[in-house]
Amino acid sequence: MYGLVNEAVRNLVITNAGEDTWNQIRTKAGVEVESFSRMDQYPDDLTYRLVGAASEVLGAPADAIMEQFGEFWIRYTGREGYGHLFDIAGNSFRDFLFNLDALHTRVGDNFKDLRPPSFKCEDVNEQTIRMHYLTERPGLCPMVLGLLRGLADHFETEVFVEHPVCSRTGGEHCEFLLTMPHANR
Ligand code: 1DX
Repeated sequence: MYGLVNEAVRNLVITNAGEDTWNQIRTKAGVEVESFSRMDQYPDDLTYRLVGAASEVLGAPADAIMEQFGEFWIRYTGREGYGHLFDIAGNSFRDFLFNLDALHTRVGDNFKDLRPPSFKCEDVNEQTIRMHYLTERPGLCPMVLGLLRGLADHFETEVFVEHPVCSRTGGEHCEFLLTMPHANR
């Protein structure tokens, strides 16, 4: 993944736990560098190791760390130079979700090594969207939960998230049901 992702992890850890804890985590993960170059590629494995090491050092489940990371990613990219993506991709929670694949296509036009996930959305009813999360990276669904919470927060939209199908428990891919009780699209 692009270094931007690992930089976001680093920023989240330093903000919440400080520089010393970050150095502990990256050492445990076997990461030699102190920080990452945003537009360079790093092995996915490195990111997984950072999550695992953060889980051990902070004494929190890896799933909780991934969820927190997802939420942080929205704020981080919004303020670190990618805010325009949020403006382009729609001015509501619903529009943004339906435009996510287009957003990734756009980012991928500029950054050829992007291997984006796909989020396919369908309306179930006025208040409910079913979202199919397709990815080549296994086990990251808690991160998606956090991304959704971060997005809902960004758009000040109340949302209830269910995860009725999960690839970890034998599902073909993960599915999320998003209910927005105040929606009238
Ligand atoms: F709900 O792969 C809302 O490297 C969402 O399953 C979900 O393959 C917002 F300059 C610049 C760059 C850089 C901008 F090239 C990425 F460095 C991308 C900014 C998306 C904002 C996907 C990051 C693939 C890297 C992936 C979890 C889990 C998607 C991370 C979140 C908006 C982004 O993101 C999986 C890679 C951006 C950039 C956004 C992502 C790669 C998302 C979301 N993904 C790189």
